[in-house]
Formats: sequence, C-alpha cells, structure tokens
Amino acid sequence: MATGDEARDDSPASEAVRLRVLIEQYSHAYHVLDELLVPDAEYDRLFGRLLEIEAKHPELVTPKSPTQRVGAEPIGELAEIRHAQAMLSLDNAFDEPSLAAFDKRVSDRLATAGIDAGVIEYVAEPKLDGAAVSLRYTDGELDFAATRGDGTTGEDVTHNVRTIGAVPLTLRGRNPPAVLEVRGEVYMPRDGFEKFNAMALERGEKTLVNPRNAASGSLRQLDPAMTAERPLAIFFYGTGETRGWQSPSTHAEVLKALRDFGFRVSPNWRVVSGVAGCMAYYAEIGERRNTLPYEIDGVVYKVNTLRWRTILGAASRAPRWAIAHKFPAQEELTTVEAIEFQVGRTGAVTPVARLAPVFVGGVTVSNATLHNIGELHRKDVRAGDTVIVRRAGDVIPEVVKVIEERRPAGTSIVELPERCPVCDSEVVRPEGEAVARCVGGLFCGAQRKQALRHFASRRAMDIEGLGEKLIEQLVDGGLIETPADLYDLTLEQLSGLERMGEKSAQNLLDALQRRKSTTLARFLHALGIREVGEATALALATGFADLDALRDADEERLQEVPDVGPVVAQHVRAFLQQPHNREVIDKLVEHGIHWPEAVTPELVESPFAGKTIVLTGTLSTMSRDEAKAKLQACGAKVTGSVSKKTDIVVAGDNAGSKLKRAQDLEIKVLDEVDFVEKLGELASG
Ligand code: 5U1
Repeated sequence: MATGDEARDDSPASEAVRLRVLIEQYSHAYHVLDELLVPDAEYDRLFGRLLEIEAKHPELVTPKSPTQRVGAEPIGELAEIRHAQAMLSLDNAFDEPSLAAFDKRVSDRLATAGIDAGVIEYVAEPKLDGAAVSLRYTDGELDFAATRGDGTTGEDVTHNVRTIGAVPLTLRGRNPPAVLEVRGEVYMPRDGFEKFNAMALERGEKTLVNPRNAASGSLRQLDPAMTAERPLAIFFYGTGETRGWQSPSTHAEVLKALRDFGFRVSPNWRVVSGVAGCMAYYAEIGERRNTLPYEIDGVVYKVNTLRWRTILGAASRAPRWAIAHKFPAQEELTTVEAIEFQVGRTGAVTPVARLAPVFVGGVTVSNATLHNIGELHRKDVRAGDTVIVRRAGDVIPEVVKVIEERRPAGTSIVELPERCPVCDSEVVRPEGEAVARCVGGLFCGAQRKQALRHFASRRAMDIEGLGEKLIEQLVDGGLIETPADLYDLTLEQLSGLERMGEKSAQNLLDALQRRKSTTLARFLHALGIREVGEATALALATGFADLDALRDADEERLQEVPDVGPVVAQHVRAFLQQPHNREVIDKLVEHGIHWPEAVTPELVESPFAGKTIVLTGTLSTMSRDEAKAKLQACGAKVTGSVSKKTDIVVAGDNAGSKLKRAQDLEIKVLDEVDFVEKLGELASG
C-alpha cells in the first residue's frame, strides 16, 4: 500500500487499519447495498494483503478483522441463550377473509383504546423461508447471535452468523446504541443451494434437502469453517431489546435506520393501506415469487405505527399487530402408490412416482418426476413410501425426500426395467450417462412422431410436404406407425385427410417416390440413431462398404471410423441390433429405398485420407459443415485448432489467427481454389 504520500504512516499496523476500512466499505456495498465498488480481483488482493500482514504480525489481529469471520476452532456444542425479548412467531392468514378479520381485530382493539385508526397503514414485507435469528450488538459490536429456539431460549450460533458476509461485526455510524438487538432471517439463495448440491453430488456427498433446511442446518453446524462454505445470506426485518436508542415512530423508519446501521434489509418492503393495499402487494409479490433469487413462503403485514403496537400487544406466541399471509405451500407429504417408467419422445426412460393426490403449490398433484434412475436410487424412493413432494411455480412436481421412519415393511428397491414398457425393445444406459433409453427408435410408440419428423426432415430423407401437422394426423389416425408405413400410403388415404386435396396428396406420394433414391449417409442420418448426426452418418457411410457390413459391425470395428468413439459405437450397435429396428430398416429397403455404392477411402487415393485438417475463414462455395463432411468422407479428421499435429489448414476468406499459427508452424495451407480442386480429384478418382 506504499503510495509515496509522505505524511502517511506506512507501519504494518496502519496499513492493516486502512485495509480493514476499505474491505469493510467494499463488503458493505456488495452485501447490503448490492453495489460492486471494485472488481472481485481487487477485493481479493486487499484481503490477501491483510492476511499477509496478520500472518507476519499476529499481535495485530483483532476479533473484528474481516479475516476473523471464521473462528479458529470448531465448538463442542451449541450453548443456550435466553432472549432478552421473546422471539415471537406469526399468526397466518391464507385468504382475504382471514386477512380482513385480522384487520378488523386491529381496528376494534385500537377503538377500545379510544383510537380511530381509519384505514390502517401496514408495512408489507416478503416472508423469507429460512431460519430466524436474533443478533445482539453492545456498544456497536456484535456480541452474540442466537436462533429462535422455542421463542424464549435459542442456541448460540454467533460463530456461524459471523461467517455471513452481510452481517456487520461493527455497526456503522458514530453513536451506536448501548444495546441493539436485531431480528432477521438467514436463508440460502436458490442458485447457491443448487450449486452446493451439484458439488455435493459430484463429490458423492449428501445433498441438502431444500433451501430452508439448508439454512437452519448450516446455522447449527459446530464448525464455522463448514458454515463459511455454505452460501448463506440474511435479511433483517425488526428489532428486539434496545437500550440507548431513540426508536423512530414507525416500522418503515426502523427499517431505514437498520439499513443505516449497516444491516441488509429486503428492498421489496412497502407501506400499504388497509386490506386492499395488502392484497395488491400479495398479488404482486406472488407473481414475482418464482423469479426472486430466494424462496419466500408468503408476505408479512405489520402495523406501521409503533405506538399502536404497544397497545395491541401480543397473544401467547404471536403479536396482534402482525400477520403472515401465506402462499400455497410448495412442499407437502404424501405416499407413493407406485413407481412407473415413462418413455419420452427421444426414448428417455424416466421413473415417475404415482402419488396419493395432494394439494401442493396451488394444484392437486398425483405424479412426480424422479428424473432418472440414478436419482431414483440416490433418493431410494419405493412404492409405499411417505415422501415430501414439491411443486414450485410451473416446475414439474418432484419427490424431494423419503421419510424413512415411515417406510412400511416389505418394500423393495426399484430397478431399471430391462425392456421398454411401451414397445418391449431393450433399454440401455451407456456408462457414465444419467439417462436410460429405449433403443427401439424406429418402432417405439412413444418415439413415433419424433422419429417420423426426423426421418422426413430436410437434412435426412428430405420428403417435401410431410410436415409436423401431417405426421400428427397420420399417426393419430392410425395410418402409420413406422417410417416404412409411409411407403404403403395410398392416394385415397391421403386425400381423405384434413386440409389435404388430391393434388397435395399426389405431390406427397411423388416426393416419397423421388426421395427413395438417396445416399447411405442420409439414410443413416434419417434413422435417428442417438449421437449420429449428419457428419457421423457420413463418416459411417464412408467407413463401411454397405449397410449389411455396418449392421453386423461390433463396437470395436465401429470405432475404427474417424470420430466414432465408444459412446457413439454403443448407440449405433444397440440401435442396429434391435430386432424391431432391423425389421423397419428391411422394410424400407424392400420399399425400394436405395443409394449408390459407397466409395471408401481405402478404394480412393484422396490427398486428404488419414490427414488432420483445420478449416478456417469463410468458404464461398460451401458451408463449413459441408466442407467438414466432405473431408470426413475422404477419411480425414477435422479438428478445431491448429497444432503441430495438424497436416493441412484450409483457409477461406478472412482467415485470422489459425492461418497465422499455421504459417508460424510451417503447416501446409490450401486456399479455397486448391481445396475444391483436390476434392474434385476425389470425385473424378
Ligand atoms: N419479513 C419478516 N419476516 N418475519 C418473520 N418480518 C417478520 N417478522 C416476524 C417473523 C417471525 O416476526 C415479528 C413480526 C414478530
């Protein structure tokens, strides 16, 4: 931090103080004001420098240093803390009538005290779904933090609350109150929750059930280093005991004061008038509920005038001056009646839990996805289990967790079916893949429409006039099941369809006839084998003398084809070995689909055979994909970056750094004219 400023004290002690002030300022801006004053790298640099100074001069370390948020040692157990003022919970309203009843109770009580409150002003705030905490500051310094517990006594979680970046260790401002207790909700933002779980899955560790449990579980960890790794955040919404503080007269002003002290307050609070104002706020936040970066389970309305709160008081566990207006629950308990497997239009075999109907997230749910077989086994969901089912917004309902204590006797682990429940073809799950699939792509009822759409598409069999709508009609009307059935269609059948005159019907029949003459590559692409796009289809067509040779090839032989790895080979083999698919392919050939005999690289001396080639710049005579496919057809390997292993670089217009690198490495460069000419050699050879 030397600046050449002569008046400045450059001792480590002063530098540490200056660094702490800066770090605190940037951290407050980031966590509380949502502002980034300096890039992360600068923040990290300052923090690193402070760590360095403190390591060299341990006598300079203070408990309030930002480096000391994570305490040194895990603690043995959580101590109890008695709250100076009870931490109350909230009564709930689920609809307008119960909210109106609350508003009336407030008016009536105030009237009894001689106050004509008129239309009552409330502060409306989102109600976070996390863990409530109370933080006590003495003379501006964080003393301790406690969970709500039973409302009277909570647990000491100071060591963990200190790790949350948005918690000030020292209050901002010159004259802090002698005592200030603040109340807030610790939560885990959705993205942090998802990232944390993704990492846990990767490491084979236990995942967190939902953001609320994640927050309260994290708070109650004994080792603050563990908590520091959890992406926790906090919003503050009120005060407990205060001493030496001139409290404002409204809750709205309290929220502003809390922010001035350095506390993070939800930006979404608002002063509203009466039941109508509350309902409008509820509707607005409800609309935004699923777009907020954290989970909320409702909104809270609080009488704004603090003097009235004292008059209203509290019942045993909840104040009479506030109420939670809850959104429909997003999680409920129900039982699993059965686990079935569904086949999607791409052949994905997905386990689905059939549930005893339950009202959750605003609708009655009787099915929930289990995503894939790995997920099913990880959660170990079984028929008969009691489970937590979750439906958030428009997201498909899912089983979150099994309540193991409620598992009845005699249940068994669910296994992936060996055969497709729709078409009885084999179900395969390639190693390392999450999703299992039915390989009966050409035959399976579940995949029928998708398979036909792909078969007819422009880059596959290119059957003009056979669009999505028509395929729907043909399949739904029972006229076709597989692509082979297309060639049995009659003029009479077609012209009887909706929006299909005789002329269009004849055009379609003509197109089907015309496109019987195709290429093996197009035909292979049209079969819709997983992972076999145009380029791979071309490579396969080139690598095998004919369809029979390809059909009989084992995975080892398939992998001899350039760019065909073990996964593609497994998909090709599984598809072509499937008797149902073979039957459809045979029928297609019997219907007269044909292609010219293949020209293999072994037969032709292409200058590109066996070479590693990079394409760069723009070619005027063909697209990059076409050029790639042509090169692959010659037995070349096309890669994306130039290295010593590259044999040839084909440079079109505006070739940039790849061309430069090729020249530096003295690699052979072809311009478009040379390239097309050499491709031509192949065609004429
Ligand atoms: N936003 C907010 N959440 N929340 C929870 N305010 C709020 N107030 C609470 C609770 C339990 O209680 C006080 C009104 C006592």
